[in-house]
Amino acid sequence: MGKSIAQKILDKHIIKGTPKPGEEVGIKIDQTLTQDATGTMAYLQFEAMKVPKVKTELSVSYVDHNTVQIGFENADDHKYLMSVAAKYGIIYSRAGNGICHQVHLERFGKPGKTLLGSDSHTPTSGGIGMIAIGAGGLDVAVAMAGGLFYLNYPKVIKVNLTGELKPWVSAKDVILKVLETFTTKGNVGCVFEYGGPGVNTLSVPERATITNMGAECGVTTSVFPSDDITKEFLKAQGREEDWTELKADDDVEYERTIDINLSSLEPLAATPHSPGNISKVKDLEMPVDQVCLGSCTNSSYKDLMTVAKIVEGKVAHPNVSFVVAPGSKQVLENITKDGGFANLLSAGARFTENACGFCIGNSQSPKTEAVSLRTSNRNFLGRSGTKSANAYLVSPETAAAAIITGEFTDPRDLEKQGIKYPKVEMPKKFHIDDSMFIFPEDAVKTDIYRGPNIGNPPEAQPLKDTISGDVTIKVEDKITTDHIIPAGSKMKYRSNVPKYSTFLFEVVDPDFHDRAEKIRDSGKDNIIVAGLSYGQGSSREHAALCPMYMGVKAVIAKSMERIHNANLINFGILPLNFKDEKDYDGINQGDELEIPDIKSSLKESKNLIVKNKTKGTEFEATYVLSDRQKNVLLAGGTLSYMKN
Ligand code: MIC
Ligand code: SF4
Repeated sequence: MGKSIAQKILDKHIIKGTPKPGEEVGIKIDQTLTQDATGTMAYLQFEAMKVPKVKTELSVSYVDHNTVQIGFENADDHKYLMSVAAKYGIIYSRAGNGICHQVHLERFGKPGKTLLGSDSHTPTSGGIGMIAIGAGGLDVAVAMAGGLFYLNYPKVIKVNLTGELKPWVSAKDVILKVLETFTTKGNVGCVFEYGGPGVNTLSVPERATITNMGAECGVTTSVFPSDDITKEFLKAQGREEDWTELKADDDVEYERTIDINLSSLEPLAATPHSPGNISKVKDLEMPVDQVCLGSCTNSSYKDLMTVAKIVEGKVAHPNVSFVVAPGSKQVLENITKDGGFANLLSAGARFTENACGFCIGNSQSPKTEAVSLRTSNRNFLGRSGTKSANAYLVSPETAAAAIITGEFTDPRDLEKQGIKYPKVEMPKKFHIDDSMFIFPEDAVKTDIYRGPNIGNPPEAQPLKDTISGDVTIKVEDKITTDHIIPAGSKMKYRSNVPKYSTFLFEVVDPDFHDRAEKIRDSGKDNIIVAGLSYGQGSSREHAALCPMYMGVKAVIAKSMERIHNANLINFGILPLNFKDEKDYDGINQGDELEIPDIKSSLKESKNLIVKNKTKGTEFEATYVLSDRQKNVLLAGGTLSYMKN
């Protein structure tokens, strides 16, 4: 039986385990990336591993999330990251150079290699034929130290693309269609592999838009073939030598194949508050208050030039605040050279840094109850920084239409106003300027800088034999890491766990922190009860680290997402599932639970019994843990496990 692209790359990198779907395998990681918001903790953990230099082929530390610098915290973190990079042989991408995923695609991504990143949108580089996986910072630290990355060998689903996108329809509409098909839950342990004749019609940045938002489906990663289009892209980046061909064998037996005819797609939007709520743009009628163009999903040269050409000679509708965050310095320089910057500026664009910016809600929060159209990838409640706002995820073309009309508009209707669809060609050669990277050989070695914002991560405790305490919070289905611990303006406390922990569950239950503190300080354990797909979204390990600090010992959910599940284990929190989902209904917030005999049950791979002392009932909880993961939990998390 032939191999898929994902299997070919993974199998070449497997060091431990057998390549059977669902089995845990340990793979070698060729490249790593971190960003500043997850990076500080990752490097603190890496330092604790006492390795003199990173052991990967290439590791890059990007600064792109916390660049607003209100107060000293962000700048302290940047300086820390720069000094760590210089000491350990890591490439440092300075603030202003761009968003990690966009820059990595441009300058470092290589077909056939593995990339592990401390950011959930690391699969963006799947657009160039990499196996690129998002993980918690601790897993990335382990990979930098030469350790393996463990994952369940995935099932590979083929997304077979046929036809060609019509004018005004673009890559964002493809991935929104994929989200409509697969939704945001139930895809753990799968990889989306794109194939079929339609692939030949998509440029690398378009492919990267599609692989980027595979993260919203919860898949391990998404991957495209590496073909002549990939070669052209690498050539335009002055990196033709990095190209290798990658294609699936003809006789692969995929887990499942779904067909998408690109010619039949129309403009789509993800409506509040989930990337999985898909509607047709033509069915949405409402005034728009804000349009934000950018983020790691849609901030490439082609995306920005397309909008620049559509809005040429127009000014943003008076009710629309029009924000542009270019994906990278390279994008900004190239659209400037080709006239796009001037068009956008004349149209009233409010240019922000080449950084995450609006996407993570650390700036440009919209007005109360605003309708905000965004080309980014997440529209979770409150993520924009305005809880009452309604964020819709759309393509650059749909964004452009709303900039002009001030309301939700099917971009195809712009033709009626005499606006033609601009066909933007990819440059044959990008203007390249790598001056905002500090390469290890050029770095000035200094002592590691530790300002007052840099604090060591708290240590996890070894697993108890009996977990006994209160259900501190009971939450619904699809609770994202943005619900668990907000980013935005609070993100500057990432290096200060006690302070950051005060914002736990802020958006769903602002009293959580005080309640958890009381329970913890009274000597009892905190337990979280959740519905389906708990921990969707980001890779932020603070969604496990801060609960650990607050004394959370177990999470019992109907189901859990991959990265969050791994983060809980890394920080010594027991991730459990209801054997019978109906038992979820029998628990209330505040109930006192006891989970006895944990160690012997884990050893014998027996289900755990959860006693509800308040209700006088009990139920069974299951878990999916490899022997390695059990040992990590017993040791009290990955750092303690590595020390043993
Ligand atoms: C996100 O898009 O949610 C983030 C902010 O990039 C996160 C990482 C983080 O929380 O620092 C992610 O996607 O992993
Ligand atoms: Fe940055 Fe947004 Fe991409 Fe996360 S999703 S990496 S916040 S641009």
